[in-house]
Amino acid sequence: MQQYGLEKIRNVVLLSHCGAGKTLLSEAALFAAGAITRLGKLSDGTTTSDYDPGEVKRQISLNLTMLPCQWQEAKINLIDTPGYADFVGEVKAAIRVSEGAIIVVCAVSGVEVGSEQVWAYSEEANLPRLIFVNKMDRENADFYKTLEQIQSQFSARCVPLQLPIGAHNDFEGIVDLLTMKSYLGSPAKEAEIPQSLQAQAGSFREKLVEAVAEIDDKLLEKYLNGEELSLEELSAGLRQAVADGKVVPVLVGSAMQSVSITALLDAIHDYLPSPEGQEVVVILGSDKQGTIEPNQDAPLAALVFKTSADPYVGKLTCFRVYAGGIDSNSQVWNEARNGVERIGQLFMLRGKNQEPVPRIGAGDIGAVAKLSLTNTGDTLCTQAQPVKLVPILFPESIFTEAVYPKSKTDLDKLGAALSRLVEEDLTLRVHRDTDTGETILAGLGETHLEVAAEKMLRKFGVDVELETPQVPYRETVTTSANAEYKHKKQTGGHGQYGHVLLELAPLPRGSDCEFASKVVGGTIPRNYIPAVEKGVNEALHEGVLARYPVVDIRTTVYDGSFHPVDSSEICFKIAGAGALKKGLSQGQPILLEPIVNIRVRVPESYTGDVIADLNTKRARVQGMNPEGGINVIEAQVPLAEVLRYTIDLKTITQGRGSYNTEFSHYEEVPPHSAQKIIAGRQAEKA
Ligand SMILES: Nc1nc2c(ncn2[C@@H]2O[C@H](COP(=O)(O)OP(=O)(O)O)[C@@H](O)[C@H]2O)c(=O)[nH]1
Ligand SMILES: [Mg+2]
Repeated sequence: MQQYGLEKIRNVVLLSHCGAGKTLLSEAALFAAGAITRLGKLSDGTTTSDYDPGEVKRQISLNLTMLPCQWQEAKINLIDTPGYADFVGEVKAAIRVSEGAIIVVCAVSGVEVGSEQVWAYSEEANLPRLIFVNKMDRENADFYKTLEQIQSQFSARCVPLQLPIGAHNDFEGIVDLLTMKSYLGSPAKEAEIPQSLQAQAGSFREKLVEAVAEIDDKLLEKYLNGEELSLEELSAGLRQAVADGKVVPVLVGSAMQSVSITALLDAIHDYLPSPEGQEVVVILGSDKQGTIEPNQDAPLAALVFKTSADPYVGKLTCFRVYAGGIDSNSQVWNEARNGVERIGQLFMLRGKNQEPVPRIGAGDIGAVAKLSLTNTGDTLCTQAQPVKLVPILFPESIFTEAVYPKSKTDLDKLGAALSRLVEEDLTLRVHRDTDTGETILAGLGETHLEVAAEKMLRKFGVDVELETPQVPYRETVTTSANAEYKHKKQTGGHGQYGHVLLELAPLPRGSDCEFASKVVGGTIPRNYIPAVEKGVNEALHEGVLARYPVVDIRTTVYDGSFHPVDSSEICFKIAGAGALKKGLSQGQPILLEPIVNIRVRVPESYTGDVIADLNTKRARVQGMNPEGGINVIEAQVPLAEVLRYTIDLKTITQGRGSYNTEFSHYEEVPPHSAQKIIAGRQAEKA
């Protein structure tokens, strides 16, 4: 492909609820534009977008995919995204580098949860957009019902640019309300508007013209005077209205039958903005921002928005250039890592296909393999004039599972594989839980982590099991207790002797453990006291109930005895540990569990269901704050009850809720639960 001027580029993200037809639509668009010569099929995994083995297996998109094509001398960089909520990180990255969006809505299912969500994301990002009502060829496809939902649930700014001719088996094509012509079949043939649709088309055209006229005083005057607006005036007005977010044109068609696809490409070209003249925000200080101009000959500013690890090719880095350009076989400066990065051959990616290019200029998107320093979110620039672009805001990774390698070889390769995985996907995090010793993988949901585990096996040959993380329980005593332990052995030469009396006392929650000595008169020589403390501290790692760490007790050594020859540090250490274990058993020990503060955000209508569910989870609801249709429920709940809350909340709210948790404190586990946990630990040990 050639070099494109800024005004000739459209970066457009495809957004929708899962299954509305983005991937098929992008395939049809590539085919219509001649970027591919065969239409791929979802069912046999041959679409340009869903080429990843995980996508082929599940028949859903899991990654954002670059799908450039040329249309009317412009380069349209379509970016297909996953609709499934667990992969919203990819959606956020794609939105970040796009100037426009197409929201696909299914004409049968109408506006769904995921549609509302992507609408909200594009509002947040102020993205000019088009809506494409898809699947008009399907049974029960209903454009007008879907339009009503779009206008009531998205916005009244959504105005049809097209009307369908027929539906289901009778779906023939569309009426264009600007040209007032019909376009039938695929490839589209121009025709007159069918008689039966003329009145309907006239009244919808009126609404479109009115919406466009309202954005410009001159047009409005003309319109109010009853003058006809020319096609050029309407077209230019509509472009402005879309750019300002005042009008969202609604298109209609069928990805499956390739109906209205060229009209969609035309609309992208004519109405969605190019990067030209769009100021680029850069970060100057901790909370200072500035802007740069998106010029081709300015110093380089490029944002890395995706990194993928390929076991054969190595690391592949996708970047969007905002100013200047990057040449193949050159050097750039990585602002985030403060270092020089060598650039090899540049590519333009289309699905998995890489087309070598000499340069990626301002406004465009490209890829390069084998960068050494660079990660997603970094800015590439020049060392002479470094800049920092606004990074991508990824959602919090709240769903966790423990990762268990299946074999010794898997264990050896686990660390490296996990760090590659996390590098690829910034909505994955990994850490080691120092309490339980488990390696914890955090992500956005169960499917997300499942897919990550599959990827680890496929790409890095590491086979793992995912399990619900262990709860870091604790143990403590509830009453004071005294305990005595005498370690005495006679073995051949000189013997072993250590004798310790301890007093254990409960401390308030959150105090941890204290140690003191009240030994007087040298019943235990002073130099052995640290050994006693050491023995006590080691024994505190494993309580007597279920081998959980002991907290919130004060241990005081107050008496004992020694032997001038047989006593040693190790003997007093053993005695200290032995006395502590005895003391713990006598102090009416209990199990403690972590309690977290949870904040659940749900639409108000779900409040009752969410609270009812929280009540079954032993939660204490502490407050509710309505914030514009959204209710924020605050509660304290045992961690053990909310380890899989992501899944529960999704079920209750169909994915409309979100939450976060933070550790609060430890509390006693109710006796019946404690018995189960203790029995479980015993079985585990056996
Ligand atoms: N009948 C019909 N089915 C469609 C159309 N577009 C997509 N589909 C089907 O809808 C399902 C989901 O499509 P896909 O492109 O994967 O949706 P995505 O999740 O938005 O990418 C697949 O089974 C497609 O074959 C269409 O225009 N008509
Ligand atoms: Mg898809």
